Amino acid sequence: MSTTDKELRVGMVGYAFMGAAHSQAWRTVNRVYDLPARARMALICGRDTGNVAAAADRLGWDAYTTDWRDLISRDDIDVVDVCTPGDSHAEIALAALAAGKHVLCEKPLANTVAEARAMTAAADTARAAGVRSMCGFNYRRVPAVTMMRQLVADGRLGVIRHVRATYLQDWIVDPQFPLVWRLQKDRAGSGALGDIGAHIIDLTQFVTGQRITGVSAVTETFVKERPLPAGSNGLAASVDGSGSLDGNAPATGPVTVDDAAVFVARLDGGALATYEASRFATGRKNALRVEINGSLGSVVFDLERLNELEFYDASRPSVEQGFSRILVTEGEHPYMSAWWPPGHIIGYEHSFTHQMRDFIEAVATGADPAPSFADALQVQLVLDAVTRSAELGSSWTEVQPALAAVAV
Ligand code: SOE
Repeated sequence: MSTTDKELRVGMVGYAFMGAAHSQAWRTVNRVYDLPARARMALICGRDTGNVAAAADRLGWDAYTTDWRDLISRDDIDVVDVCTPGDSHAEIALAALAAGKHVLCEKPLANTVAEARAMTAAADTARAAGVRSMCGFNYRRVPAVTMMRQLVADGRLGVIRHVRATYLQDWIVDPQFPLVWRLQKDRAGSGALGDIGAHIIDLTQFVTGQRITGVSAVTETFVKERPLPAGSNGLAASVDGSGSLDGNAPATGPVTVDDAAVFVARLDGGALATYEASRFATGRKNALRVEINGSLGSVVFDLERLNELEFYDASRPSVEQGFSRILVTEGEHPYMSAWWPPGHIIGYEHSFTHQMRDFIEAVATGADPAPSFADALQVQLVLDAVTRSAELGSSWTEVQPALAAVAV
């Protein structure tokens, strides 16, 4: 338990999946780590009074409001935690920084490069006044991922030749799944690319210390029309929103984002990389996997086995070579000293507690949290390059048709 009497009074905007994950971390962090400040779960904000009141009670917040501007204007709020869909990240974060609040903003930072640039500039300006900001790429804080970065930094893999990253889900394979905000470009900015592709872009740049300098991409929207969510305005029954013709057809609307994105990339240290982000990988629920191949070895991280790393050390005697399994639960492993004895594994939610640990420590000591908004802008620039490449199709070369049908 933290012995400090310094408080960081947190106001969180949003209370869905990320709001719940962040709340769990705010509740836990000062009970696990001895930090120079204690987080106080002061105020939660959501648009619907009944729902946000219930969320405040369920998630453990002192009070609630339905107006994020009210939250930001209050002198008794020190930190603004942005857990809303991407279309409000910029507006809320810019206002919070201008009001002198420290900001933690969920990923991806914004829906456009222009928004991300404005947020980064505002964060830089606010930094001079002692205000800190961070973007919530939580998978950096899985101990095995931080360990992966240390192996690369220590030269255990040698020169990095390949990065191979996939992030696969399947929650919208059913064409009857409704047109939720994550499937609408004006709300989410992009689909699988920005939602889960952003994670593997940030994670691989974090682990390798290299930046993506160029991409060649394809994207696809497999299901282009979906039923509107219950309670939506049923007038958009047809693609042009003209309304249902016979009053019986379920109201539907167009999917305006990618369902899947696949791209190759070059990193500035010379590595070649492949990335795949899909919400149509049937059977894959939240399957993030990264493999790094180097001149002296390889390392593999699999989120479904998040307490482990597979490590291949090519310097071992040939008769002993093979992928070994590192169980990342020793006290010397990143973040693990605060938890349980070796072998007692942790989960997805612990990455958020580690994220809050590092954010609180940076804000309380005046250090710069990572990933910064500038780091998140770099991810946004990659997302933008992937989208432009897919739209241009510039590197796409058609396979010439066979002169005659041939058996394969
Ligand atoms: C998508 O469903 C999602 O919730 C992402 O938005 C999160 O960032 C990821 O951690 C889990 O999947």
